[in-house]
Amino acid sequence: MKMTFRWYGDSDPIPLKYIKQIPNCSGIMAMMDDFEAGQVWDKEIFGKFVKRVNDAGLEVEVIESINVHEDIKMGLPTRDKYIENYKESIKNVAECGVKVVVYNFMPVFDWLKTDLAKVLADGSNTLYYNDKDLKGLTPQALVESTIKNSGGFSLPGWEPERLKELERVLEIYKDIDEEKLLANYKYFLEGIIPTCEKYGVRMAVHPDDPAWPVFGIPRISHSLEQFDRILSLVDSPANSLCLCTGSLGTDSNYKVADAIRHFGERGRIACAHVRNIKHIGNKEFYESAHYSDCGSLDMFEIMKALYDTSPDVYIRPDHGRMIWDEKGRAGYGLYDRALGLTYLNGLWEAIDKMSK
Ligand SMILES: [Mn+2]
Repeated sequence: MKMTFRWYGDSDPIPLKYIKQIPNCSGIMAMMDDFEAGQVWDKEIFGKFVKRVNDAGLEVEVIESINVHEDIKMGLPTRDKYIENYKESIKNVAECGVKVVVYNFMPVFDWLKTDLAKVLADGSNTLYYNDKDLKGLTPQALVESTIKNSGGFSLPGWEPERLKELERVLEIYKDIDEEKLLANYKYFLEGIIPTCEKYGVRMAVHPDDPAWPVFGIPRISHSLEQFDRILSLVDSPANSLCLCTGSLGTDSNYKVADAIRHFGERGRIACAHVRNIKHIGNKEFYESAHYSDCGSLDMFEIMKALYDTSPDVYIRPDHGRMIWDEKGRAGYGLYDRALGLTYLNGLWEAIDKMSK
């Protein structure tokens, strides 16, 4: 297991030095916003980024994400050009030491929440979702409010270039059902997986967040059966999962630890985002502190399932609350994520010692 921490590069107010000071944090999961979806990740620019992180004593073995261009998801004729670019990006990052690429195949919307700063009883604030609030919103209104409330930080999944064509793209998706989307997904994987195998890179698909369709747009990456289908589109360890507990756990019926065992035993979990969420109603939840009792997920069972099935996994704490009056990018402050990381370290150490 390698414990890591997401870092955004130049636009991240958290210095690498602070991340290095977190005990047992060996590297970052890199989120770069230098490249638009569809663009080749330039080896020289990325290489400089890696060197900078390495010089701070941290590794860059996981990046999240090389965004999949919407034309690939929609199956447009232009997709071949973007798939070639994607292969080029994989080669370039692999040559800089990357082993895992986190990505998603969600149409239009990546993750979404209805409040980026819900104030909790202890005065901290956190990301919150209520399906009832979403029902009163158009996609355009949600985009506007999310960007407006981002505090001036870029938010992955909400890149302006991805969203400026929102209306055109939503129109095209009216004719794309789950089966068509899955066929487009297969075409993409068949295009890139041989390159991944050649360069020793594992693709890790991130689950839909939340784990259900939104605005009537198909979403095909959340249930156990859907992931089984995705993994069988191209049967290779290079076609793997980023197991995000807080995304899968948005569905209160989901047995997250069982899912980890199911996919881990098959050797298909390349990395994991580990966080807790608190259900407060039907399709209503907030992202809680990592500690089990603060939320609805059993973090011990989750870490035990990872320990038992996926010893080589990369893990990072996922979103944190804003605590101690920290101001920063929603979900990605320093303090609560560092607390989360330390807690996950503690669980792992205890499980490891008790297993011997
Ligand atoms: Mn995640």
